Amino acid sequence: MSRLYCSWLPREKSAGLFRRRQYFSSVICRSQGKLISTAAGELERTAGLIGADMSGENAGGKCFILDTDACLGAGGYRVSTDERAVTVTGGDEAGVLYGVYRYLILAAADMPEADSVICEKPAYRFRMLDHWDNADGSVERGYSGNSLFFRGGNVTDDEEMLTDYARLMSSAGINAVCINNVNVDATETLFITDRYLGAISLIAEVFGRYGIKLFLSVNFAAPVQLGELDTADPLDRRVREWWRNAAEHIYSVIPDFGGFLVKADSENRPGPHTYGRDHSEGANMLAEALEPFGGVLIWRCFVYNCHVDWRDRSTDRAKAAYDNFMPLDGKFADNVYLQIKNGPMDFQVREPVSPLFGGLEHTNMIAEFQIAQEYTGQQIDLCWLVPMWKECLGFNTHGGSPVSSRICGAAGVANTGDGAFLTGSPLAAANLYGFGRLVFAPGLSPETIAEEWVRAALTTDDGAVRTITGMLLRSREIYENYTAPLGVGWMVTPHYHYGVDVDGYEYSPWGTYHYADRDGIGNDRTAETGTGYVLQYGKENAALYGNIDTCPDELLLFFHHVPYTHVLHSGKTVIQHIYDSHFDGAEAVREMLESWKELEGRLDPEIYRECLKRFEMQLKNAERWRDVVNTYFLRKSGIADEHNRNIFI
Ligand code: GCW
Repeated sequence: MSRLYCSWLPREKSAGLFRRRQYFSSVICRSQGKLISTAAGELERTAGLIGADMSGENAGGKCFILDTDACLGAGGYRVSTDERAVTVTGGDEAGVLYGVYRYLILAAADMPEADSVICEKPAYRFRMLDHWDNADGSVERGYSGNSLFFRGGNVTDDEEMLTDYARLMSSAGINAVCINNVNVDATETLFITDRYLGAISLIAEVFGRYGIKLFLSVNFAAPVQLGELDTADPLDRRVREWWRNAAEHIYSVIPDFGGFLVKADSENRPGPHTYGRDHSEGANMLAEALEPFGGVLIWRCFVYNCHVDWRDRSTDRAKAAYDNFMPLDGKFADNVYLQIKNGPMDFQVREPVSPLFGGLEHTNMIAEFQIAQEYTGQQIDLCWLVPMWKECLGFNTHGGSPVSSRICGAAGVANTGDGAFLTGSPLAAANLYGFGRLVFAPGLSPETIAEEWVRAALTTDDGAVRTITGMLLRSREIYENYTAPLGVGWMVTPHYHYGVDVDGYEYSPWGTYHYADRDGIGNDRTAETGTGYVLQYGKENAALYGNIDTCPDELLLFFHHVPYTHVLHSGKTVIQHIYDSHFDGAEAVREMLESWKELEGRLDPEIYRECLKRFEMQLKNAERWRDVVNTYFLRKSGIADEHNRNIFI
């Protein structure tokens, strides 16, 4: 296991911890419990790093005091420091643990906040990671090595690694983890049977010590797949009973099991539609099985037709989730949570916010973000996604309230693996940490999150902190600049989703088109002449997006098909914007690479070298995107670049 494994948690004798070492002489627990012992253990471990000894009696010296006070709420905490003690009070046991982690991270990062009163309460019940890990050890859309949980069809029993994983996630505020891919194949269908449950229970047990509940993705057709029934019809009595028994058995092996995550009737996965039933009937049947044990059922809304004929202009993939789920609003059981991707398409660098968030009124919702950078540079290119997630949480799709106040939490598709660095690129750990922090405290600014991560994980050298924080904060805009323009999306290499292929998806069955011709480009999703997708928003947003004059530039091509000569709010024509943003984007990557080189000698050498390698790859990627996109549009449009730069006609 890499010594860098624990990224933002203290891993060495940092100056910030050393400065506060006087408190690491003893820990007084005024409440007891599993998570409080874990919290005390974290303090002892850190004491070890700075050469302090917490084992002796506290002979009137300084100390840590761990306590609970229900007034602070579930998971909430207050940390206060005076000359005698650092007192961590949690609303419950988990709160104590979060408070201790927070203190340790801020102290190691040597931030003044560590010494003042820190008070937080998690905004959401669900702060979840979804792993797309398969039993054979592969990771769907994984860019950091193989699975941490599975290898060759077996479940890991590496308790030390699992412990490191759980402490890291818990320290970022994560409290639920689904360990297997939503695409559940034959082997993973067996996870809910005795063939696997014992081994999986070890993971659950380790997670439990850190306040994390384990979830499993299940195969909707499991009763059939396992050869036990001839149907998976959710209204069939035998099927209901089958799942009830399955749930009962799981809970007998894993008493604090979280529940199921389900991808159904999506991308060729089985689901209730096979039996003429709808999503609510499918979800409620599974929810009913979990309910007696306090389990929850998370049902994904990533449902669309992936077999469309590109010649058929009547279907619009962007409309699918809303069309499928809006009619079912209010029909889902209380322990069902719909998991909705942030945008209506699929994790592109720029999409509008899914209108389902504002549309559903009587249904529990969880937002789904993708920490893994499938379409956003695959952890080679730097693309820090917290600003994008923050935009989503702050957006008000229907003129009611922002997404942040309508959801019960968020799930992030994990970006971890067993490679030398947990997240492939050491810098991609900022996305993992940032997801956890943002979902714990959505009011935090991206600037704050970026800075504390850099200081905790990389360096406390102020100049270097400024440089790297600046890179993180600009990186999404830079990535957006050199890839698909103005919200149109895609243009990526089919299947792999890294690198440019402008027409790669243009004539495919996936419903992802840009419609570029010699005169113009973009998707007409207006009510008047287009697919009518805009109508899925509340009045104000439908008007904003539907009107070409008010539609924000960055989403123009998502909503409108316009001539290349159309003038943006920026004053540039669309074609000139394409040229300029691509030249600017690639240039900005070159500048990032240069700035990174200036950090040589000021960072851990392994981290420095790994990132250098990735910035060099990113530059090649950005230059290729620039040249292919610019050439493509110059050839299509015949309109020259105003600045006469090098485009390959
Ligand atoms: O973005 C697509 C990915 C698939 C993924 C799917 C989903 C897990 O390309 O690999 O499958 O989304 O979210 O279900």
